[in-house]
Parts: sequence; structure tokens; C-alpha cells
Amino acid sequence: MRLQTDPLSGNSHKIRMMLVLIGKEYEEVTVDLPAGEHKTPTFLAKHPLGQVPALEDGAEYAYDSQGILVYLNAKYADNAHVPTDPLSQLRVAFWLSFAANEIQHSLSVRCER
Ligand SMILES: N[C@@H](CCC(=O)N[C@@H](CS)C(=O)NCC(=O)O)C(=O)O
Repeated sequence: MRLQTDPLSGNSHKIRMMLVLIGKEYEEVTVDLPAGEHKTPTFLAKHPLGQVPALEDGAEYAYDSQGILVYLNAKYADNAHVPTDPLSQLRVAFWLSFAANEIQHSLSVRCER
């Protein structure tokens, strides 16, 4: 499993934390954002929006930090971190959305240099 990241990326850090939580070993690869590596055809094949994080899991590519969290929970943690009752699912979706919108567009450090 290879995690494509940037050192300043809070979205990438969410995935590092999840991988530690579920005890999954991974290799971390720093994508050279200042050089535009994330917009090359090779990287766009891994993530169509050309962003980090992206996760290579065997032949699968997972992308978008919220999407990767959901993927890892379902594939490797038997859904332990997203209870199946509707109200719990609502609350998890709320916090994923909050991270992607309110936090990313206010408090987070921009990765672009
Ligand atoms: N919704 C995406 C946002 C990812 C994102 O904004 N990544 C930044 C780094 S933190 C990035 O790759 N920026 C470069 C770009 O968008 O060109 C996620 O949650 O993964």
C-alpha cells in the first residue's frame, strides 16, 4: 500500500492517522507539488483531480481523503469506525463534510506554495 502525500497536507495526515489506527503498514511517497508532479498524466491516472492524498492499494486507486477514510474502514476495519445505524452514519458524514468544507476552507494551511 502506497500513500501519495505532501508534508503540509492536512488531508494526507487524516489518512496517516487512520492507517495507524487500523494497524495497516504503508509506504509514504511525497508528491512534488511545487514541480506540478500531481498534474502529470502518471499521477492523474491515480487521482483524476490531481490532488493528494491518493492511495494505491494493490491494483486499486483510492482518492479524496474522505473517500479513503470510508474505503479503509470498510475494507480493513470491518466498518468498526462507522456504525451502521442511520443516526451514527449521519454524524460521521457530518464530520467528514465539516473537515472537507468548514475546516479546509478556513483553518487549514494551504499546500500550494
Ligand atoms: N477534497 C480533497 C482535497 C484535497 C486537496 O485539496 N489536496 C491538496 C493538498 S492538501 C492538493 O493536492 N492541492 C493541489 C491541487 O489541488 O492542485 C481531499 O479531501 O482529499
